[in-house]
Amino acid sequence: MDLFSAHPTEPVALAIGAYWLPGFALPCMPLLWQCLQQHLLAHPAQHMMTPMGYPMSVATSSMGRWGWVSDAQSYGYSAHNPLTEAPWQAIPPVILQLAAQAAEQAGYARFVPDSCLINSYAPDSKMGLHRDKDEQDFSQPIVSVSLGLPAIFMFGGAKRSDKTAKIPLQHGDVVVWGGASRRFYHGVAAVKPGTHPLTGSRRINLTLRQAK
Ligand code: MD3
Ligand code: FE
Repeated sequence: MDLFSAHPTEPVALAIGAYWLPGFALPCMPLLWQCLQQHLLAHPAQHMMTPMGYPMSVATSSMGRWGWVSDAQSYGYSAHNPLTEAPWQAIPPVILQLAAQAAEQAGYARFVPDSCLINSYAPDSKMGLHRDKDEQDFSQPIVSVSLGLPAIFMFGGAKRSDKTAKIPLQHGDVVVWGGASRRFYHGVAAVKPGTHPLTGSRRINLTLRQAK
């Protein structure tokens, strides 16, 4: 990393296939935030139940053809919001373009996500160590965009017991996960209370995937 720049223009390699792009989303943030707020009016983030029998501490919504949903029975991708039965709204062009440009920077050409999961973290919300394995094509990367309050992202290896690196993700950071890292364990440590000028007392993460 360039020690003289807080926001390097070159991708920072985190693991094989994984690249951190600090501040990459900052230029498109005003338009992105406007689109996201509009979306959340129609599809508010909800605390979905898990088959484990607990509501998630993270509230979720989705954009795109396939939304990630969970209930007491199962979890996976659905074309409809389970609360309203309405189809999810399209991923806005500003987000599609951001995802494709970030993937391109990391060496993945023509990334066209069909799912954008919106994770909303209130203070103390966290996401336990897990793998993303509900998608069909593991050769496609995942692009994640962070907004609002910072968080420590935990990034492990192929085994749950592998030691985790801690990555301090900030507003505007983008991470592209592909190649071998696509199957690695990861999670988010409890978000610390605070206030961000754009999102208030929340961290929001967009997870862009090609689900099907
Ligand atoms: C590393 N969300 O929703 S995606 C999730 O901050 C999730 O809310 C994170 O993990 C969040 O499943 C950000 C980061 C991510 C996604 C997929 C990965 C990291 C990954 C796959 C392999 C390795
Ligand atoms: Fe995940």
